Amino acid sequence: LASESATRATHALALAPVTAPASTVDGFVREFLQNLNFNRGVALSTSSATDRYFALAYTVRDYLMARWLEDLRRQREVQAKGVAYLSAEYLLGRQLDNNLLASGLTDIASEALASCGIDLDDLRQQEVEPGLGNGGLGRLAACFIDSLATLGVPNTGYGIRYEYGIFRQTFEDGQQVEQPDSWLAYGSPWEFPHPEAAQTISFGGHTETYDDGGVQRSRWVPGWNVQAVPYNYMVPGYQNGRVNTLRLWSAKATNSFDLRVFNSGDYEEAVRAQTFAENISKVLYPEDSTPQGKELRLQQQYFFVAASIKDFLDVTLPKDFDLTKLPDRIIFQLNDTHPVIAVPELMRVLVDEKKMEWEDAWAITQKCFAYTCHTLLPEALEVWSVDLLGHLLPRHLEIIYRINDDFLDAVRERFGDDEMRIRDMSIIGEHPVRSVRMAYLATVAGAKVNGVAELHSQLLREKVLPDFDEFFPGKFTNVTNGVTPRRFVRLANPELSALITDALGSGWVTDLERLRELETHAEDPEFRARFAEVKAANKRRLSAVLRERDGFEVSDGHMLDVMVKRLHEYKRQMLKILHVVTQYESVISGRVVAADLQPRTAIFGAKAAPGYAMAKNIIHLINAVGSVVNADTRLEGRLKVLFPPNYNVTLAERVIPAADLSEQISLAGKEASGTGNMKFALNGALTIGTDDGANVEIRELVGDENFFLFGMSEPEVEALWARGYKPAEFYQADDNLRRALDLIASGAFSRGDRSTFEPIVSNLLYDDRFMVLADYSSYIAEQVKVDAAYADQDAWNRSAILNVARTGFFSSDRSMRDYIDRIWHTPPSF
Ligand code: F58
Repeated sequence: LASESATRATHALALAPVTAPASTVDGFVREFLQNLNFNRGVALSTSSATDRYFALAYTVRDYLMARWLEDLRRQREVQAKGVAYLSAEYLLGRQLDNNLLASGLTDIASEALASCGIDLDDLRQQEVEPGLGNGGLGRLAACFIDSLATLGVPNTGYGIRYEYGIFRQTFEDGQQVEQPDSWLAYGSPWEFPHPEAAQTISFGGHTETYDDGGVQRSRWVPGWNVQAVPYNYMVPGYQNGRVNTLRLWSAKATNSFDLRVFNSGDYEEAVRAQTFAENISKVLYPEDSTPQGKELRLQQQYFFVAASIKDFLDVTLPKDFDLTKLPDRIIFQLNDTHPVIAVPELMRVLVDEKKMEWEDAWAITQKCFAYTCHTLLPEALEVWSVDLLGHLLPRHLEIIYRINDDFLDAVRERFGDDEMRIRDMSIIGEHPVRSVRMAYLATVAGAKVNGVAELHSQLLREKVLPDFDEFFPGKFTNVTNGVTPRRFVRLANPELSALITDALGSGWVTDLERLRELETHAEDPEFRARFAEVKAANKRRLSAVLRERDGFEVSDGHMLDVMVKRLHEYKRQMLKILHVVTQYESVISGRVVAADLQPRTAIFGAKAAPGYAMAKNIIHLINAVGSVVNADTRLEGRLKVLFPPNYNVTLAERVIPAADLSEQISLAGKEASGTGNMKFALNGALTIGTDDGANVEIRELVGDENFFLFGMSEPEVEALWARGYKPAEFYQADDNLRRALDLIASGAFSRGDRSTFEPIVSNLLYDDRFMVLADYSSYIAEQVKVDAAYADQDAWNRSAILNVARTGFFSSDRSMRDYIDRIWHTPPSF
């Protein structure tokens, strides 16, 4: 009897809803100490900073847990249409502070820790950020899942749990050196592994046809398998009690695989096989613009999308689900082409495994995918050689061929036998090797295709995929990117946030267009003075960070002129450093007296893809110019260059709020959108920028008088190419440019060695794909205007406030609403 009532009691407990610990300082202390003692196995007195950080993270998790479980339960119950975001990258940044903010626990935690003699800020510093992305595309995915949770839209983000994220960058003699990013060395308190829920993912082998009760069918006979183990992460909405899920897959060797080899007595082979399988999720590819076409990368792509589709069909959907209704339940958003192999995978599952007719399966598939393109660079459009794809995924290649055959038939029907057009539109390209064009496959399969800023979407339709736009009227659309105001304003800039809340009251963090109300405050001298004080405080904070991190000194009274982003020739860090060299040269040659310079510090942050030689040369040059300029007393300390290594999300959160000037200087028509540009404007930096990407929309919103525009427009760039671009002519025609390039070529920044930067100089003079020399004079002229404007601090601050006030549009909450209206059509949720 006693045991029976005990069982009943257990059941009652199990059925009771999970409850969060008490949201009080005492409750928090209790939970924190419990975690320290029982999960870390240490006493407070002997705990390390790592122990305390983990215990704190576990505590925050505990508070979010009830909400997470409740959200998962409701999602199962309601079965509403949801969004599965498929992305090979999520550049999350540190989690602790974000999760404290989302759960509204920051103050309680801070007080609770203080009562234990612990400084919250010390624990924040313990976290190694998960750098599971390269740059804009990965960071955008992180902003989007934050916004979806905040809007209360059910969403699962699917991706890869790379064991090593984006490399850690150091400089040796000014040159980039890459180190592995072992972010999991101490483990992560934010992940929930579920090895028992692993999916088996197959590769290789061959295909065969067989007789299925009188019907001839194809099937795949794979050569080898790996296990995909899901790791779940909480994605809490901002103080709304909602928690979505990010599910990242980790590769594990299957038991059968190594057992077989092990039984044969070949221990070494067994271990080798295991390593081979687990390599799949080992490392993030650090190329941010030129896909490498490596087999391992295709393995990664297929690995995570196949696991995600299985997860959705087999685990999320109810057992008896009618698959013809799939488009009413899910939309898979393809974050660029990396997950596009999901298209033939879903077709394979529907046709081969669920025995659906091809036409029915294709009708479903076309409604379940949408594709976002993030580039305009032709070399960034991903292709897979037919040889490689057929060897790794033979059945998928057959399916792609069939999709292409049907598609080209339809094209012929519509446009006639225009063989040139057929060649141009074929999903299979023939030159230089027979390959699958993944962007075309995505466009044919996707219900919608979107670019990431107005100009980008227009160029995508007109220049990159014009035939497809004509063939699929209404398929192309735009969703301008956005950034999460939680991380990039509220957390990164607490002082500005307090000032805004003081002026507007709360609520703007989830309704960013409300920043408009700051426009009137921009006219108030007292408000401007307070705004200036916030900027100054942010500069002091950055200064302290850079001193501690890199031993740098940020000089008082300097304009902080910031260019942080991946290093790429099209982004034109070269133009920025030429401006520095020009100013330097003008002083050392005696044409300008140092005292007449507006004091400035140029701050760079940039990683170069390890195999991108020219990008690495440019990093070397920036560092070299920095060492010479910073040491030259003739400048009287009025011009400085700082290049802190290993720019990442954590550093971005310190640099952006301190910036006065934001450099967004890509060649027009090359930067799809940019999102750093939005973060700077929202934090009250003025932009110097070209008419490119989202700069166009920023300028329209903030007004010409609050934006420094320079350079050719995209049509002007086209016209110059058409005329025949000869960069050397610009060199000859502009004295400043000639002096600056000559100074670099002379060895002035390379201890007299003229060969060091020769490749940069001759590339600019004789090739200059990104027209640095053509835009130089207009850039320098605009920088002169910047200096003049900065001299009037009060007017500058007014402009800066107007930048904040008028850029609420760039909240990723708005981007998500646009996706919902234009692409996903997901209903408002519970
Ligand atoms: C970026 N793309 C765009 N790609 O360059 C930027 O303009 C845009 O704001 C951002 O996407 C978000 O839309 C980008 O970051 C990558 O990093 C890929 C990584 C994998 C290989 C190909 C490039």
